[in-house]
Amino acid sequence: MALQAALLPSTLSSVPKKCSIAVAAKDTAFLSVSQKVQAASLSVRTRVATTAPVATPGSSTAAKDGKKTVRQGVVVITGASSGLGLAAAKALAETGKWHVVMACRDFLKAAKAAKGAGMADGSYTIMHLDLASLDSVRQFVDSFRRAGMPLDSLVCNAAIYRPTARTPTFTADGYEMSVGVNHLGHFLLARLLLDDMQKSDYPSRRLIILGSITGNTNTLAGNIPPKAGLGDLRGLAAGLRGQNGSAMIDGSESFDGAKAYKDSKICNMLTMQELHRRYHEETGITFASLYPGCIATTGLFREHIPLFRLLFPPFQKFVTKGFVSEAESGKRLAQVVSDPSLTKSGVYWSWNKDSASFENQLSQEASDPEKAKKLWEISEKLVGLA
Ligand code: NDP
Ligand code: PMR
Repeated sequence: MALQAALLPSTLSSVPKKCSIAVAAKDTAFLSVSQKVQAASLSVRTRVATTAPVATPGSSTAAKDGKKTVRQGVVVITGASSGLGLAAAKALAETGKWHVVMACRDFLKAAKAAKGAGMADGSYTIMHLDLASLDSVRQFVDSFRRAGMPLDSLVCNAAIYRPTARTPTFTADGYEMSVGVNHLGHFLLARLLLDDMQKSDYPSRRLIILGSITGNTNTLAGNIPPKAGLGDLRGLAAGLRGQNGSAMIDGSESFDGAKAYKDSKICNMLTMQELHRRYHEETGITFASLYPGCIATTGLFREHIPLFRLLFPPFQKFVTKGFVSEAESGKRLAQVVSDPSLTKSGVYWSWNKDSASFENQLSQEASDPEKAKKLWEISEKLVGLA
């Protein structure tokens, strides 16, 4: 506990600083014993670099004419160490209107990624979050609260895709990995952080969960096998454990990594709508999902066969024309976080060929309120909220 307190992010500080890395106690596993002792003896916060002065994230700023302007917003983005998450983090940080909390499982990778992307020192904080462990999710929430920043927007972006896996792998809590990380980890995170978002005085608070075209069977892309489908959720209700039951949400006996990912995306889109139904009116928070386009170059396809990785980008660019660059997708996600015209709640956003946003139609299953309710109730049990 003492060690955790010793490593709070430097963004708490009012002194000049550059960027900061916050780690929870268990994330110091990479340190030697002597380093741990040294770290434990540090004062309240640790700083990575100290130069350029920045405003404390979330604090109000006074304009020269004395008028109060909208303060800098604080947005948490999960999986901001690569691909879409990194591009959106950069796009938001560059506006100067947002301080980005990069919630990442590998903070050194995240630090390098932020630097490599040219994100300005002081415009972001890196905090450890491993969505494959519900303990880590709770610890992240704890660390974030200790950092004393408000929470104005949350982007549930991180995901894994295991298309070539023939057997399931499991999270620390024993749930199939794709659904465990992409849905259950985010489900717990969103539920816990809702309290924090409700305390925010920011004019437009938004909770965003990434969806995808491949989870929607009302599209051509959604009809490429294996098709997404949750069935009656019997596998999820039985704990998604694989040993004594099924590792698939629909209860299928055989494991299919590609389907598990697409199923998890249905869960993401259903969760967004259930959040909207349960909390929008009461809290005023905007809940949204999106398909950012086919970002065929990201790390999402790292486990796919080399031939797929070679052909997928040109196929999407020249054949389907669904390709979008990481930078462009980052701008789209940034729009959903902060564009004044995208405040409508319960919407699944997409973009047309001219890169203009529009409200897209979800498939029947991805918009089924009964299924969303059932998913919510089972997920609550699995993450220990019910
Ligand atoms: P990337 O693989 O580039 O990014 C995924 C991020 O998730 C990485 O930062 C990764 O961390 C992180 N992550 C993975 N597992 C965990 C974990 N256990 N805990 C915390 N973070 C984790 O993929 P994309 O940028 O393409 O994907 C981002 C989102 O966009 C996903 O939700 C995906 O479903 C969605 N999407 C992507 C599309 C595409 O075409 N690429 C299309 C439609 C939707 P690390 O860097 O450490 O591996
Ligand atoms: Mg798909 C309109 C055409 C379209 C679009 C927009 C996508 C997006 N894809 C389209 C068509 C096709 N894809 C066709 C015709 C084929 C058969 C050749 C095809 C195949 C395909 C594969 C094998 N596509 C894929 C895969 C993957 O492994 C990707 C996947 O399903 O990841 C879950 C994928 C994708 N196609 C897309 C998008 C956005 C993806 C991946 C990302 C995601 O849904 O998150």
